[in-house]
Amino acid sequence: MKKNIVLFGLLLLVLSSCERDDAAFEGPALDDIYGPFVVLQDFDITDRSVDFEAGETTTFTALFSKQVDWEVQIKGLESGAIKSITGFSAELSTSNARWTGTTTEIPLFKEEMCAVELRVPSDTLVVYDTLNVTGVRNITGFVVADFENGFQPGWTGFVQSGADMSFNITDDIPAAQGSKYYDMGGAVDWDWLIGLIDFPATAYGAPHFPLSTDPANIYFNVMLYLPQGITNEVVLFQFREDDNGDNIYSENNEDIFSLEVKNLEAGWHQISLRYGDLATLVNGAPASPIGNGLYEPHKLFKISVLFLANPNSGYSQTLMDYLIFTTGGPLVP
Ligand SMILES: [Ca+2]
Ligand SMILES: [Ca+2]
Ligand SMILES: [Ca+2]
Repeated sequence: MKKNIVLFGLLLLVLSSCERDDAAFEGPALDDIYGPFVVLQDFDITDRSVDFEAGETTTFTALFSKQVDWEVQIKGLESGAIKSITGFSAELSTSNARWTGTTTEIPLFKEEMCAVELRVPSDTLVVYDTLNVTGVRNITGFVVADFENGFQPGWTGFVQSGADMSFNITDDIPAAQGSKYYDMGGAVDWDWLIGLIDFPATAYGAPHFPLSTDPANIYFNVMLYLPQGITNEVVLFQFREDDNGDNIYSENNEDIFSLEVKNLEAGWHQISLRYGDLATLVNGAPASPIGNGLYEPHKLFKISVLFLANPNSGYSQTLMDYLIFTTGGPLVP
């Protein structure tokens, strides 16, 4: 219960409690948005050791003398994850200040200590606190790769013999999810392709990925990190379908859908796209489907990730983590 109340908050509280000891506090006064700002009940946290994995949640509580804009920011001290909860009210309670373990800015939270800050911008009140996440939220979906347990049997890769090549699983910076991610980098001055990694369905125990038949309801999600100073990255995701179901992919007459990502800003980003919104690309340009033209996630045969850059543009690098299919909407981080 370590708390530092900075500024007048505490002083005002002491003064105000002298004035108000005897007066029964009436509802309408709480709603007064013009009266002085007083903290009537200190900021508190209902669960300072919260296990989201077990379904626990934690609530931030406080009571003010009037309605104000407020923000509670939670920052993971290892992951750098940030959750921001904001409101305009006189009270913080389960209805407006409960945390279920989600993230506003990725990375995802880990099992870690978190710094908590309450700010009231119209006043100078700032309260610092901490809490401990002892279990992370369960995310429902089909995980293609989170890189936590190394390069899995059945995955395959190809890396050009260029300069400064990486293409390895590492943990040099905080990962988007867990501790590890895939680092794709290098300089190849004779080809756009720097390297690639394939995730065939067979690596997960069947000829096709275990996805439903509804392309409008399935989302592909991935987290990508662009290092500062890199501007030439092109990450191409390819989704090959075994249209005729013979457990073989035929290059010239079965569908290959694509998602091309470039021009990222520095830092981690979540990319999410509905399966039915994937494009057919030929040399990066929209083209007619190569196979039956039907989006058939249940026939998805192989996912490939190609890391590319203009061969004249020098070194490029992008980090990748947490490829996951979700159902019903994009991944809620
Ligand atoms: Ca990871
Ligand atoms: Ca086939
Ligand atoms: Ca198809």
